[in-house]
Amino acid sequence: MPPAEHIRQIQLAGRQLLVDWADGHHSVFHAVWLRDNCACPECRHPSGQRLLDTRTIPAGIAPATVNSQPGGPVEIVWANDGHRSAYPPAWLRAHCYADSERSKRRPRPSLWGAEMQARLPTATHAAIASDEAALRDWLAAIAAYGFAILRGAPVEPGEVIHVVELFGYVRETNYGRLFDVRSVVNPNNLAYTGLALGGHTDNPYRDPTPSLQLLHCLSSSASGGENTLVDGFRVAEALRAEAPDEYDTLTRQPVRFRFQDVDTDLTAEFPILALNPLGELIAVHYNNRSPEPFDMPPAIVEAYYAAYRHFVDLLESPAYQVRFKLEPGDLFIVDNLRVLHGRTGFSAAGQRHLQGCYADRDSLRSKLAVLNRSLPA
Ligand code: NM2
Ligand code: OGA
Ligand code: ZN
Ligand code: ZN
Repeated sequence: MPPAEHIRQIQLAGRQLLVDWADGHHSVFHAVWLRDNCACPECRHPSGQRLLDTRTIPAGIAPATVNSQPGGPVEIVWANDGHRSAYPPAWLRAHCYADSERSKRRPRPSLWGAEMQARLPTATHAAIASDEAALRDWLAAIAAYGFAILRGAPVEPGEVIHVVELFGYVRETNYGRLFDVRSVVNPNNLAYTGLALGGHTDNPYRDPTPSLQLLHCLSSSASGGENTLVDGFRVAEALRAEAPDEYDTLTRQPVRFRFQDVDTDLTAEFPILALNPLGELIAVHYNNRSPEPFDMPPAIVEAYYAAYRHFVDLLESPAYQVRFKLEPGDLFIVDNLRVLHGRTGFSAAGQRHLQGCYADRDSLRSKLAVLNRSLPA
């Protein structure tokens, strides 16, 4: 079959350009859209940034002529001012906005449950620190599954920061650039005790909420202290299937979260399940240690509690969990807007010391995209 970006036929129909492609797909491009995306040096700077002010395009703009030689660009001369634009066929196809093409460009995350236990995405520190393809694969796993494990990192304080620096920047918070997770006297946070922590996302009381968290193990001789991870998107999907009304309740009603200590008073409001304007789930904010007393219309309070309880039952269910114990030098990273993490309680006898930090996932995706430019798939 000829390549998809091969044009079979092109036709002007008023203010629309109709393109028939060699693979049978048909595209419709509106004149205003084509003019807006002109890539000539007048309309686009060599940096790739736009120069054209969309408002200067006259309403009702239409091509005077359209030409294309086989394999060459589609050339348009505009009726209003004689401006010339040229569009490579591959560019047109890559930006075709037919529903079928747009959905291909919006891949949904690969949801997982307990079956992930048998294939925990894992790399070694030696590999990702020295080999760009290994780093790419590790970052791609985080992008796809919302977490990954790293083994064999140096057992050195501060090492977790060096791991972040392989793909992005540390997000400093009230807990510091780096924080020590171990049992202390007078903790300001239950993370700094030996108590079990149910599945949660960190810092829902921050806006923006840090989108990546890393925890690196320096010692783990205490008994207990295993980590659990749950795909919050998978659990949300299960809730939607079992009780669509409850899912709606958690998407519509915001909850306020708060963290206070002697020099901090942070508060932010999110629905536990946040949707984008297209109705797609984009973030989970859940931490049972930090909601404010629910402040919502009296008529929905009981329904809210029912939905909340159902969601938490699902996320604590072994059917959706993976579990592992970090050994010194091991680390895990989670997408903190998707994957919930927790730990089992640990004993006072022996040591358990993790170091953690936050980072931003957009930088991770940027690094992944740049690595993908040069590395074979
Ligand atoms: N620590 C570990 O978001 C939270 O309050 C969870 C965060 C204290 C930085 C713990
Ligand atoms: C945290 C946390 C888990 C652990 O510090 O935010 O969830 O394994 N810790 O101690
Ligand atoms: Zn132009
Ligand atoms: Zn946490």
